[in-house]
Amino acid sequence: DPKNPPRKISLLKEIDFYLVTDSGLSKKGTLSDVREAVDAGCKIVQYREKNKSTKEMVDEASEIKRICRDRAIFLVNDRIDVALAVDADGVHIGQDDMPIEIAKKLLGPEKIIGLTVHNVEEAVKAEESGADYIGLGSIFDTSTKKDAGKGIGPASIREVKNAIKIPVVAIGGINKENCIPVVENGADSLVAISAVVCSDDVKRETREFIEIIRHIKNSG
Ligand code: TZP
Ligand code: MG
Repeated sequence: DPKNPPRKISLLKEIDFYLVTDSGLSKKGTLSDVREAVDAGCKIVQYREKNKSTKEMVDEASEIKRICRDRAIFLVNDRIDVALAVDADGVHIGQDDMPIEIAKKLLGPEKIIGLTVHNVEEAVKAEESGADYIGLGSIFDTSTKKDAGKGIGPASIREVKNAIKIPVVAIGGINKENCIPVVENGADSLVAISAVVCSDDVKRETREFIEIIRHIKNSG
């Protein structure tokens, strides 16, 4: 159906681990992290860069697109211009970024838009306004994002899941130990930034996350 093109994001319910980059925390750099995570089987990458110039971001984003190619969905955080510049698969935006209705017009109907939400009310609004998926957090306390606020707890994932149909990606303070209740409460996918990019072996950490998440999903 040409009016309803198959969208890559429908796969998100089967995408277990979601990589978000952070050059400030990374040991070996963003490009190395993306390469290792995608090699380990990560199927979605969000380029989140708060410290580089637009030119540096466009250069890096085009490299990431090349690495992801047919292997992973590639989204850009906040920067619709950078996403358009490199023809990324879409963007991930927050409550204070470009309004989703405008982002949709700028990007066109084919592109994926993810929206960060903090509660059921924002999640329902996100779905109504056409978000393809939501990022829900912060699940646990985290020092990675300074304004993330206190953790809302994994039980909130179940509340949000019960209120919407689009995929729910859990984020914030998640590590290999505490990810069990995250997945048990219905998260379709999860992000762990510091637990992965601060490690010496991003590939191994990613592989282990994928294994743990799959194991919990299959036993549920
Ligand atoms: N949004 C909500 S919490 C967060 C973002 C980007 C940071 C998550 O990082 P970490 O290291 O996995 O807690
Ligand atoms: Mg933002």
